[in-house]
Amino acid sequence: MKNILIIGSNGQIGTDLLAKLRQKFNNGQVIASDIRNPKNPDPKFVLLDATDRESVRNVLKDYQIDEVYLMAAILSANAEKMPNKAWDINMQVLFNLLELAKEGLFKKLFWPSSIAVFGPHTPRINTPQYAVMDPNTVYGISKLAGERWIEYYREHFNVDVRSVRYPGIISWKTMPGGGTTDYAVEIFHEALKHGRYTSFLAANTRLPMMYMPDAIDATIKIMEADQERLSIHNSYNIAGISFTPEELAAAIRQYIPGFTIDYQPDFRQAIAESWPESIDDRMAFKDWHWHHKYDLDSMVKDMLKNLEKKYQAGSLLYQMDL
Ligand code: AKB
Repeated sequence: MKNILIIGSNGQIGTDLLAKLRQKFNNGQVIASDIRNPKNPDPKFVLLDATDRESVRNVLKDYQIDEVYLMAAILSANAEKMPNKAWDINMQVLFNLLELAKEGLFKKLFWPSSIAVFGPHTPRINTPQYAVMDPNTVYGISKLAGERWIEYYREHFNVDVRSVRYPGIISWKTMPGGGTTDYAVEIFHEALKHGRYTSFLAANTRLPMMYMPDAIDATIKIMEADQERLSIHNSYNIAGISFTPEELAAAIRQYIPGFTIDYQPDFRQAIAESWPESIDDRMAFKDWHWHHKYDLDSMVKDMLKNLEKKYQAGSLLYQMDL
């Protein structure tokens, strides 16, 4: 039996991760935490500001936590609007956890990196694990710095940190917040509600994406991997599906025939253009046998099925028109 803490459990990935870990360890203790209370009451939820090291320390001690999943971060588009705050939050929360792990307060940390660590001079197609990394976004710079720090803490203090570079994540339970890849979730809601969508990325902007079940699978798999098998100690490339807004719209149109899309690229276009189009994840396959399951069509089908149910049940928490 192990005790697990998720920091950022109300967020896009945190929500699905919490559900999966609770299902998996039905006898275990999976503590949820976030800076805001969850929508539904949860007896195993703790209100936590992870930038406050002493509060994190207390939670780790109180619940005798063994493993932490650190899912709280300011994403790329929001980080451009508040660079100092994004840097402070993204780095401070990571340092707090690295220091507390170094002190021996828990055994293993999951910290997500992102395709945002790559930049304009990185090869964009099948981006290799090791490549030129010159991110030019606040978020990308913080993720690259984080990658260097987790490797440093492993080498110097034997801290066990596991990490993957998430592509854009597509999910139906919770909306993403403040990322460049968010269009690939918004489009589904708009298609169902209005039959049309205005994309903030141009028609032919190809980005690496992944359906949430695959992202959760990768996250749990790398945490469970035998430490000796992990040859990479910064963060693993993981690949899913690469598509453009135009291709995603066409895939949605298979199920919603009248769906239309138009394009009004904004500041997020430049961010997207600095990122890879597709990712080479052979190292993740080799070291911990990971491979994604969902392709474009199976993802679209599953998204629409689940969102339709959610709309019908009248329980959609996020309103696109807000
Ligand atoms: C974002 O768009 O900022 C994130 C990411 C790719 O890390 N989804």
